[in-house]
Amino acid sequence: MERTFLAIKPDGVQRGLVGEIIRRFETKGFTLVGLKFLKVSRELAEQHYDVHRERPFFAGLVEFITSSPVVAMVWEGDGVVASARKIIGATNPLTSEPGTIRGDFGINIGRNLIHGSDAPETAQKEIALWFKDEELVNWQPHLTPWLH
Ligand code: 3AN
Repeated sequence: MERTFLAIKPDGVQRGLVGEIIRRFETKGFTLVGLKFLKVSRELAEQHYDVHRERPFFAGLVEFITSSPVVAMVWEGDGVVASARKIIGATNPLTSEPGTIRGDFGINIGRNLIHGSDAPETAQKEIALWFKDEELVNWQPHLTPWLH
C-alpha cells in the first residue's frame, strides 16, 4: 500500500492548525500509520532539504524548520502521494487554490504550513529519514470496504 510523508511545519503548529490539517487527511479516508511531535535537529533538516542545498532559500528553510516543533506523519492509501499534494495545494500559498490547505490558510511561500512528499520514491526516502520501522503501525481500519 502506498505511503507518504507529511510534516506540519512550525507555522502550522504555532497557528493552532494541527487538528484542522490532520482532519483533512482523515476525512478524505487515508490511514494514519505514523505520528510524532518533535523539534527537528539541524542535521535532519539539512538531510530533508538536501535537494535544495544550492538554492538561495536553503539556509532560511533549515533555520525555520528547526526553530520550533513540527508534527511528522506517515499516511497510507491508494494514490496517497499525489492526492496529499492536491489537498496541500501549490507551493506558493498566494496562488494555491482555495479549498487546499495552503490556499485556505497561507500567504507566504516561506510559511506554507505543511510539507508533503512529491513522489512515491521521495516518500520512501523521507519516511526512512524521519521514522524508524518500529515507529510505523501496520494496521487497517475496520470500515466497510465500499467506503474507501
Ligand atoms: P513543495 O513544498 O510544494 O514541494 P518545494 O519542494 O519546491 O515545494 O520547496 C520546498 C520548500 O521550500 C517549500 N515548502 C517552501 O517552504 C520553500 N520554498 C520553495 N520555494 C521558495 C522560495 N522561492 N522562497 C522561499 N522559500 C521557498
